[in-house]
Amino acid sequence: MCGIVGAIAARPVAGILLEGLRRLEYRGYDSAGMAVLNQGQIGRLRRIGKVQALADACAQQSLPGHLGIAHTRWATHGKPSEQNAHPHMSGERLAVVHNGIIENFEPLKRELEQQGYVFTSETDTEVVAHLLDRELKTGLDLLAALRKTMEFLEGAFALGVIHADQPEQLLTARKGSPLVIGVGIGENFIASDQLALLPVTDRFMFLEDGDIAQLEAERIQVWDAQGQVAERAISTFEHGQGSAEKGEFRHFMLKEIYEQPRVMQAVLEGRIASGHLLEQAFGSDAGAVFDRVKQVQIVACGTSYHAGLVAKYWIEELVGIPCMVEVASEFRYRPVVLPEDTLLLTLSQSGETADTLAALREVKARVLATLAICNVPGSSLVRESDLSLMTNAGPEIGVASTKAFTSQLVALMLTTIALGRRHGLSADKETALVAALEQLPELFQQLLALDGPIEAMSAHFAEKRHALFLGRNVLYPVAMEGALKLKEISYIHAEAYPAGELKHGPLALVDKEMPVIAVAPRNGMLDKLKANLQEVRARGGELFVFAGCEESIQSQEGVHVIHLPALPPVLDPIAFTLPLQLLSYHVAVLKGTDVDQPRNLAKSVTVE
Ligand code: HGA
Repeated sequence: MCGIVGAIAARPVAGILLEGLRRLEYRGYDSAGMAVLNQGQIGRLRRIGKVQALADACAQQSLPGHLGIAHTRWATHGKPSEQNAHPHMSGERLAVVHNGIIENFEPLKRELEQQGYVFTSETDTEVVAHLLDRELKTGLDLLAALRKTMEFLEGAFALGVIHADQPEQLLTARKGSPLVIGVGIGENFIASDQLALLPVTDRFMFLEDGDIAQLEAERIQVWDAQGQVAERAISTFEHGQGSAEKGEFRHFMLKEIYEQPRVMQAVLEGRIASGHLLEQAFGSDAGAVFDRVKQVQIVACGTSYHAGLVAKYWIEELVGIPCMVEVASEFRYRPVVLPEDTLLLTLSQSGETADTLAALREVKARVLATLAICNVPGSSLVRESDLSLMTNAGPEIGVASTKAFTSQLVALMLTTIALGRRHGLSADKETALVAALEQLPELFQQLLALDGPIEAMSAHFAEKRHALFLGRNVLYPVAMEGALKLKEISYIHAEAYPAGELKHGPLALVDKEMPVIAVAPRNGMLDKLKANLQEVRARGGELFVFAGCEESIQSQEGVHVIHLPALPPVLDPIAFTLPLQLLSYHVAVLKGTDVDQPRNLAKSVTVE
């Protein structure tokens, strides 16, 4: 997704802004631009394509000056073009960069046009520039004009604002989109992500939703959503945080498991606002597509396939339309029947998974539209799909997928809500689902507190050669993912079964050498699952249960129970995944395997 960088300094800022944009390139974008104030004039350069094209333009026509804002754009409103690239201006003296979506831009645009403003782009962002100008003309100062403008805006946004009459200040505001302030010595910065600013500072101030900040070279002032002066703590960037380095962690996999609270936040940012989903986060044509969809066909491989299986339960329950899920290597080689108005949904961490890409290319012409859920913005899958939603999990280095999977699940729940809205999901239900999703960062923090007990539990597996995972309903694919994780990194042979299938075969394998891991929700399936667990106990099998609530199941002879914190049931598949990741990790560490690069496996499977 797009990125913002801004700087106010005693030195020229263009180089800092360009380097910041380069460091945000991983987020994906289609155009880039920059505005710098020099001797009372704002100079602006914008280019379609890569940051390098902007850098080349800057080399031709330098942008000197000590105050500037820059942007990489991933279009949501209006095609990728130079006209639509940010910064956007109102007149010659005010420039704005924006990350996010202004949901009510249409009525605002009509109103501004009636008031005489002429729009030069198709973006939603341009309304922000003109609203600011209009409020300035009523006599407000820049800060007050920004505060007033925010009152008009619905949706999600992070903003950077400069004005030619205010050479000493850089204004910023955020609501629902990421933005961080970089604190320098005699200079200050803004960016969508700390990584953009690491060459110039390692001290950061995180804004809260609704905050406005005024940056001067020597001073930063923050006001909260109520307009009260606010103190925001400054923290020092810790090496390894969010980057492709292990930092304090023994393995990338553990680091990536521990990153999940932050990843949960990142995948939601800019996608929800005021209790509802921002449909345009999927692309500007998304609404029209979702309206017409009559069936969803999900295609993916490995862990992503398991995420797809979870989504089938969600889509059929909450949207009420059929959803098929198939592994890409099968799907691509058979004559598939695709009913009219099928949405093809592909899932891949890298966006380069060969079988998934081939499946997309194979049927693209025969479906209503294609949607990619992916962690790498510029990847082939994203480029070749009509719609896309990034999982924003950051680089995943461990071969066994962890944060990529849970972020895919969140993206799939967002997709379910987006489809549901167009197929009768009530506004109340949407609000409840969004509220549940908002609990995820905190919930994942609580889940990480289970690390100690899970590590203790892992000792029971070190000598085992096989393991059986059981789940029911939407937790069956989670059990499948748990089994996959264990076999990938500990080389223990593991299988997952829907618990009801136990007596149809796998029960024959159960004895004291076959540990059985069960994921036990709190819903109506619990009693049925408990009966299945009795079947295991009766054969001497040792049980390891991850349970959704205290009263459901207690530890006893041969039954080891770990209770999860209370959570909204809709989050079960997302939440139950983390303890299973930790279990696999600790078993692998005990067994001394190569956790991050398990034998015979590759991270991005770009071959058939
Ligand atoms: N809605 C704006 C900004 C897009 C954005 O944040 N992309 O990630 C636009 O379309 O220009």
